Amino acid sequence: MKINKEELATINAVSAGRLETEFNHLAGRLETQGVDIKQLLQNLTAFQVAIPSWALGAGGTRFGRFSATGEPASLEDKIDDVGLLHALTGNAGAISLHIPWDNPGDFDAIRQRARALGLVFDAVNSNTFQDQPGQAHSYRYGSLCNSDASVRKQAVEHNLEVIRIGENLGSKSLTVWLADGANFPGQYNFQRALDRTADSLKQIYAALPDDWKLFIEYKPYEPNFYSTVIQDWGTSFMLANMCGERAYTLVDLGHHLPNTNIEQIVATLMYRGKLGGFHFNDSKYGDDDLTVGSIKPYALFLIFNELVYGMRHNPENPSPAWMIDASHNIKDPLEDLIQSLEAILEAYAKAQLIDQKALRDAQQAQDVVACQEILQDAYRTDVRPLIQKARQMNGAAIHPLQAYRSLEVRRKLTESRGRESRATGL
Ligand code: LRH
Ligand code: MN
Repeated sequence: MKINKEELATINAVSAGRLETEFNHLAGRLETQGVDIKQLLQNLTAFQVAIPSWALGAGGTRFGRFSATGEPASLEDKIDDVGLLHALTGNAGAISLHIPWDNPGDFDAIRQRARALGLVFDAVNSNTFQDQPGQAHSYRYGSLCNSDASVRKQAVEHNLEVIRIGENLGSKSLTVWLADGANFPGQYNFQRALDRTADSLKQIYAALPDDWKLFIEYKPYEPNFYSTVIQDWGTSFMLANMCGERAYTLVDLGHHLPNTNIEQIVATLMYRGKLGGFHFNDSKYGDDDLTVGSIKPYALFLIFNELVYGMRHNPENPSPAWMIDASHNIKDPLEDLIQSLEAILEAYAKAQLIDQKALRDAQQAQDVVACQEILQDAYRTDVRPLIQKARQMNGAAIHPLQAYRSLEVRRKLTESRGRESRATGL
C-alpha cells in the first residue's frame, strides 16, 4: 500500500488554514525572543528517526500476544510499512534491521524497494540472545562472554555475517546488545566474563569496515535476572574505549533502573565523544518498551536539552543515531510509532527553544529558580504548530495519525495481507 501525495494534499487542505494562523502566531512570538525559526524548521525537517524492523507487528510478553491484523510478514512488507510512516510523518526515513529476523533474500530488490520509498538502512542488529534452528552451539550460558571458546567463535562469526549483510544494504553501523549474564550468584566470574566479552568485541571491531561504527548497547537485567555482563553505561563506555575510536555507547531509554538520571549519562558520554545513538521508548518500571513520551515526557525533554547542548559543544561526538525500539502489546504498531515520532520531534523542538545563554548566566549566578524557569518556559511552549509546519514542508501529513485513520490504512493492509499475517520480531 502506498500513500500518494494528492491524497495527503487533500487531507492537509482541511487544516492548512488553521496551521498558518497558529504557526504565524507562535513563530512571531518566538522570533521576538531571538529564536531562529528558519533554522529550527530546518532541524525538524532534517531529523530522521530509524524505525525498528522488529516493531512493525504486535509485540507480546510471556503472558501473551494480541495480534494486530494485516501485520507485515515479510521484509518487503516491513519496508512498505516504514514507507507509509515516512510518507505520513516525513521523519521516518530509515529502517534498522535485526538479523536473522529480517534476513534480506534479494539485496538488490530490497535496496531498490527502500530507495523508492526514500528510506536508507540504519544500524543492523545482531542476535546472539536466541538459538536458531540447526545452530551448532547454544547461547543458553551466553554468547560473546561464554566460557566455551567455540560458542564465542560462533557468536563473533554471526556478528561478522551481520556486518556483511549491512554492507550490502548500505548500512554504516552495527548494534550489539548482549543478553549475556547470570541468573544466580556464583554462576560465572565477573572479570573473566567481562574479559572474554571484551576480547570478542575487539574481534568484531577489527572486522568493521573503515567507515563503520560499533554501537554497544547496555541493559541492567532481562533476560538474566542476577547479572548482565554489559549492565550499564560505564561498562559499555569502558568496552567502547577498549575497542577503539569508532566504538560507541548506545543508550536505550528503557535500559535503566528506576529514577536513573539518563540526561546526565547522555551529557557524560557526549563529554567524551562516545554517545553513538539512541533506542527511544518509555517505561514506568523496567524495559517496558512503551510509546516514547507516554510516561516521562519531561525526562525526554531534559535528555534533548543535553543533546542540543552536546551537538553545539562536543564536535568530537558524531551525530547520534536516532532509532526507536518499542514493542506494541495493545496499540496498532503504526499508530504507536506515529505517536513516538511526534513525542521525539516535540522534545527536540522544545529543547531548541531553551535560551542557553540565559540558562548559562543563571547557572553562573546560581539563580536556581531562574534556571528552572528558563527550562520550563521552553517545555511549556506548545510547539505542535512548528512540527506540523515542518511536516507540511516535508510533503507529509500535518496530522499523521488523523490521516492514517481517515485513509483506513490498517483496514487496507488487513485486506491485502489477511487478518492472520504475522510479523517476525519480538
Ligand atoms: C534489548 C533490546 C535490543 C534489541 C532488542 C530487540 O532489550 O532493546 O536493542 O536487540 O531489544
Ligand atoms: Mn534496544
